[in-house]
Amino acid sequence: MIVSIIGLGYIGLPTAAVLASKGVRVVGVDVDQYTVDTVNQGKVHIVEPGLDGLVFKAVYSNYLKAVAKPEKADVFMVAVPTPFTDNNKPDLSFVKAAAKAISKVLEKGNLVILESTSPVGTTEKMLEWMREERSDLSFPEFGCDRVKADIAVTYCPERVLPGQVVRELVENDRIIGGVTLRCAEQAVELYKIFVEADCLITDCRTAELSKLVENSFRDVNIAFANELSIICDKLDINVWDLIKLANRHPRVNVLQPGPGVGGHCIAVDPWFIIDSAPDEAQLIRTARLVNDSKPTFVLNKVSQIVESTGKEISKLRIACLGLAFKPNIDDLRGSPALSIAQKISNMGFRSTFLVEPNIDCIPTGFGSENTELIKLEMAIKSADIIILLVDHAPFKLMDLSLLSGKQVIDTRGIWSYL
Ligand code: SAJ
Repeated sequence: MIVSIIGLGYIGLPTAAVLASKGVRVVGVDVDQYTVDTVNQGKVHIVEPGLDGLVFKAVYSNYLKAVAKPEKADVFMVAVPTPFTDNNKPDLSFVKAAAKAISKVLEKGNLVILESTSPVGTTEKMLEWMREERSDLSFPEFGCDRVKADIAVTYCPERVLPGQVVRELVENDRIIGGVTLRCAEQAVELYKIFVEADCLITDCRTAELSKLVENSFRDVNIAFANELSIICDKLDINVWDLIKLANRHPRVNVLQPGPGVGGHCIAVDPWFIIDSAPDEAQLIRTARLVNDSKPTFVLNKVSQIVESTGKEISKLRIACLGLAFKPNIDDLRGSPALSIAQKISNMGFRSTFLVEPNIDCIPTGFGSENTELIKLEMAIKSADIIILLVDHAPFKLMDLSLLSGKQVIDTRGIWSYL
């Protein structure tokens, strides 16, 4: 059996490597030649623990190769990005391009699986895009298994946590949403090769919504925590203590507030539900707005602290600890910490010190000449104001006596007992 994986990104490449490690021949397809070349050298172009070793073994044992255009295969798995446009609408252009590209090499008996996070109805759209290209092949009709189609089509969302992808690919339950039951059963056969947990069969529309619901559930719950942090600030109550106490109730589990919600999943996926049901998705929309407004609240705190010093901002130095979208990773995509630090660097401070243990050079978007990426201790010693934006491990372990006499804003509550 040959499995072709379209899109060798954060999901496609680990899936390709895990499948190859189980003795399946995998052909990875990516439009980016650098990615293709890197993988063919047995290397990785993304940071994910454990992935480099798996890819190296898979390539040098000849179970994995990368190419720029789809070739014939038995199974096609599509793991391409589904971003949103400036006005929060889903952009399916990568899925469409993948469907058109696969169509050129599709053969009777093939199974096509969409893994990309997608609005409800995308799997059926992908099927239509393939049908337009290949009128010589028969495709399944939603929910109808009376006649066996030439091509099986299924939606199987990825649900792995960045940083834990290799383990979660194997250990997490998998939702398998067929256009028909027969399509789903075919996909289960494939996933059973590497998934040790349950493969749960449903239809493709329910599977699409389930993925969006999982991330929206988390977004809504983080919004609740973020709103609590703003209420507590007004009432002069320590929100971290409050949450610890409330969570001692057996049926309460409030998440953690922070400077906002980042990344490329939780801050994006709820918009796909809102776009499909704009009048109905009121709570989901409000949660997005609450989370997206948190960076402004944090920036207002910075202005208040500056004012409380009674000094000119041009005389003050500030240290921003953390730029990534969550702890202990190097991923800056959609990071609220990054956007807050960028705005701070343009506020007119004498110096803005950036501390991000997981990167080596200042990312783009920092206007001020007075901005430097420096080591933690140096930043803390030199700054008047310290703003903690990401709860990276080194910030939790540092010598807290260094903070004495400094103005501190802790958006993650790791020093809340100070
Ligand atoms: N965050 C908080 N407070 C919390 C938890 C998270 O502010 O209590 C923030 C983080 O700092 C970060 C953002 O939320 O900015 C998202 O981080 P995350 O760890 O919650 O999730 P992601 O985006 O890394 O991965 C999510 C996961 N979804 C769920 O947990 C429901 C993962 O399983 C999905 O596969 C992934 O989205 C995806 O690809 O969709």
